[in-house]
Amino acid sequence: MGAYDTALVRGVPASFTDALRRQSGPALDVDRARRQHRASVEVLADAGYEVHEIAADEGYSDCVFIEDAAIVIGSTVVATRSGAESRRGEVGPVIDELSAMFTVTSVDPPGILDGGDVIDLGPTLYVGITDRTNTDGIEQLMAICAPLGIDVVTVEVHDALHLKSVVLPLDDETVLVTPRSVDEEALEGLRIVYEPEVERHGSSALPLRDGRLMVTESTPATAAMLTAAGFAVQPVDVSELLAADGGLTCLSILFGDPSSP
Ligand code: CIR
Repeated sequence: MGAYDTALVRGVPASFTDALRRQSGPALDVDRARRQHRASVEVLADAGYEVHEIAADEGYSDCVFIEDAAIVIGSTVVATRSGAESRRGEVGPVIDELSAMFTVTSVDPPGILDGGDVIDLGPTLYVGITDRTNTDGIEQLMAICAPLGIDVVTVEVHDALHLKSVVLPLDDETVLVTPRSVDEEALEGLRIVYEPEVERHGSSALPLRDGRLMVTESTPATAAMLTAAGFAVQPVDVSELLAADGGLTCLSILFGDPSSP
């Protein structure tokens, strides 16, 4: 994780008010979402990432959630094919930005795959089965990973949008898990810390290259638990993006130049 020095992000469109949501709630506030997004990007820059920003596309209400559009694996970038048809057109500009540095491959029908379902922990990729990612998509990912010596472990996800809605990598061997949300046997060998029940489904986290751990400001019990577990927690307020089912991982694609040692 630490070798990644570049963050690709994407702006918040005015059409964010129509972002997909699993449950209805108060109207989404675009200005607040933009301010919070900007603040989270500033934390990335402060942590030492070179930030590249792709302009928002008004045709795609969810385009700020850039993680779902592409998956970087070694020197390859996978153009995803979301289970949400309305999001499939987000991929093009993201791949255009990455194609100079990475070999491009894509997920083909009937496969579906969202970046939010993929956790990259070095020699192993954990991939969630959800409404956004199916077994065909995972088999295509396995075919890409096999020649690279990367194992792909499939994880059944219960009642959540993405794998990373309920399993969040905190470092190379630790994950933050929402209790009873995944088949934990699939996570064997990883150190698990649990999201406090009082903030169930509320928290998100993203490890930064400077050693800090970005954590949702709205989940103080999770932040306190992670501090006690030894993490250098950096709270960030992304409440408006959480209201559209986003998290902290989904606001960027973090990568390094595959040709540098
Ligand atoms: C969606 O439903 O696709 C968006 N409203 C939220 C996507 C969040 N993506 C992520 O956490 N990787």
